[in-house]
Amino acid sequence: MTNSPKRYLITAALPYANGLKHIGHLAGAYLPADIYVRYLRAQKRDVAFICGSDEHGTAIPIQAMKEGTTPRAIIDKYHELIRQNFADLGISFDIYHRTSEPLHHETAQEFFTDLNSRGELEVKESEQYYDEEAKTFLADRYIVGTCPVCGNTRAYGDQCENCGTSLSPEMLLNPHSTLSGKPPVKRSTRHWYLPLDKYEDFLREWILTEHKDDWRTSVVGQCKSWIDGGLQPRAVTRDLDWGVKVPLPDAEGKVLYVWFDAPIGYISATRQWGLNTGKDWRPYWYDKDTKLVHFIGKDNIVFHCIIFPIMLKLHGNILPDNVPANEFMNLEGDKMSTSRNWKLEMEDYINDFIKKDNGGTQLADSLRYYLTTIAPETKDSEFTWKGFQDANNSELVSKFGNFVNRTFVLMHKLCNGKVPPLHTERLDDVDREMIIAIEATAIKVTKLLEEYRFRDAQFEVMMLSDLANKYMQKKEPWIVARTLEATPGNQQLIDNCLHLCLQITANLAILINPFLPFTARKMLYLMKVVEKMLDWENAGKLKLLSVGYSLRAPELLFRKIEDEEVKEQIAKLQAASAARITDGPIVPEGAVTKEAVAKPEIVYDDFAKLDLRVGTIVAAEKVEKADKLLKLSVDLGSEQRTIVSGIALHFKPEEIVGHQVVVVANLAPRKMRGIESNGMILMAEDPAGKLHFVQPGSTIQPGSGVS
Ligand code: B3M
Ligand code: ZN
Repeated sequence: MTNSPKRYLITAALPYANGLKHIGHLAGAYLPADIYVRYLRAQKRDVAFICGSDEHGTAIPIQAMKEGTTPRAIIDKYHELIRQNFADLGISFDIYHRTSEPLHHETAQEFFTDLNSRGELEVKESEQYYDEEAKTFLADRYIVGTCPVCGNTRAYGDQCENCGTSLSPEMLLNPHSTLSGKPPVKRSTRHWYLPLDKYEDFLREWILTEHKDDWRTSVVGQCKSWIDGGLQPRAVTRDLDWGVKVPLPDAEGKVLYVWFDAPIGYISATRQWGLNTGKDWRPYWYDKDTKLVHFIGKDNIVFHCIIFPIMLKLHGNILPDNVPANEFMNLEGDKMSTSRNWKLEMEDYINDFIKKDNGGTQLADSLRYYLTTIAPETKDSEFTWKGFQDANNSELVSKFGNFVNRTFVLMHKLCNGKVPPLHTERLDDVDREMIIAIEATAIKVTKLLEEYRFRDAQFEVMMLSDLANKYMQKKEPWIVARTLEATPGNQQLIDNCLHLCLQITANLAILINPFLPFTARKMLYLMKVVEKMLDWENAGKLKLLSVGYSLRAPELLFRKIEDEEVKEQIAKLQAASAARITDGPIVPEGAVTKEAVAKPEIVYDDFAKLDLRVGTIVAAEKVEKADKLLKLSVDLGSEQRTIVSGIALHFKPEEIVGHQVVVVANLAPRKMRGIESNGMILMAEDPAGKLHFVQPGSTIQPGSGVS
């Protein structure tokens, strides 16, 4: 691909609209895509930034079962929440579409029909798992059993979420249907297959030869192992009633496989964007002079580098120019996981930081900044709250923010609040070095962005603010000011320093804009200049602010993150993960038992943080529309607590009134089904999966401590 293609089509993986997304998702696909797109827009390139909700697949009806509602209600709810979360964090999609839209169904069906009518798909009969009681074929996600690798008894038919192994339902020991809890039987069914095996030569040539140097090593490596492992025909239809109907008369009860329709979602979204803007969408998918880039996490590589490209090739579309997939981001020493409740959702960050701070968008940038400094571009990385605090306080506040603030303060104090002139005859080597560094930084950042090396690119921008601080420290205009009475000509030295510092500030705004868009805009406000100044062609230039122009009074760009905030977040994370037992995946009684999780060693202080107390259940009732939950009133001696507990499948409310229990009394409150739960009760689980209360040997005073 030449350096400047006519247009860019940038996609970020379509999130499943089955739940809130965490910062691992944000750092993996959406943030890097947004940085790249903002850079391209500043370059005034023709670009469409495409995303939207993936609303099909079994994840949606499964979530609907969990929440006791319909798939439609689930996608409507999460589509809107996720869309808003992205907007709050400055992810600037040109369209955030939905695969439930008729335009998408139509586009996906046309695509399927095109491939099928040209004989590119194969039809085969095969044996699939069937639930005789629920009278339906079982998608992989509807089958649970014991993982052959780690022994987790709640592994799904496609993956074990405990050890991460990809599975097929046949590999599970003791498989059960999640619909009825019964072991499934095999039944014959007919499906359409995409013969991946026919395209091995094409893939070898295209990925392993043509792109072996410009794609990330990890991406090429994963593709190579798929190809070397032998590609098999892949079913692109499923027996399911949620999804895009297979557009054939003899395919009753069948839908397109979610991974067939979801990437076509990029195309339907582009079509809708065309309709919204009056642009012709076709060249974006058909003209070779379009640069198509897919931003994804590493678990999506095979779909974006092998399966979808084959579909695109057969359908006559362009192929991706690059697929800069990221590795995973861990959180405080452990893998991020929705099922284990070990995660930081965008929603939580927004509520706890951005909204609490009066809509302080600078905190959106603080998160963007830290996530980019730890971007998992080449290996897995780790988010820690301490790391977040450090990055914010010692880099954004103390370097970047401090430099801009000092520049404004001094300019007001020593130069009447106006951009001072540059006296070229009085420039020295220190000034000249600084000038060279500005241009050099612009060149470096541009090159790194073109190579999708966002972490390094942002680092270079921070280095410039670091150099600028040092420059100011060397020049000490506040000291020079003391010599003015004796040597009035020294004002020229002060002018030079602050003139350069102001031009650096303008450059910092341009260069930081793709990464920290809210900060860049605040800087424009302080400098009283318009958005146009952020055009990338201005990067590295020196005359961005005109001499004599008066600027606004200083305002801080960032605020510190306090120790208290960090502590609170860590406590919240631990509480949420401990509470997960009341809110785990829905599994019918008797189908499976919970896995025994081996936990890392703790020290006594960790244990001592728990406030464990004996309580007496004084009332219990079912929670409406939640078949697992009971709402308990527990007497703790000095007070009565409401605790929502996931034990309804095990105990009748009337059975347990009067029982004593051990309560985690200092667990952060948590809303379940609109009821605030204040604490958690401890339960023991026997090998058959039956729950038993943990209680004192004989009845004692409620409120007694347990240690
Ligand atoms: N929804 C999976 C995921 O979010 C899937 C991506 C679709 S991209 C076309 O990881
Ligand atoms: Zn496993």
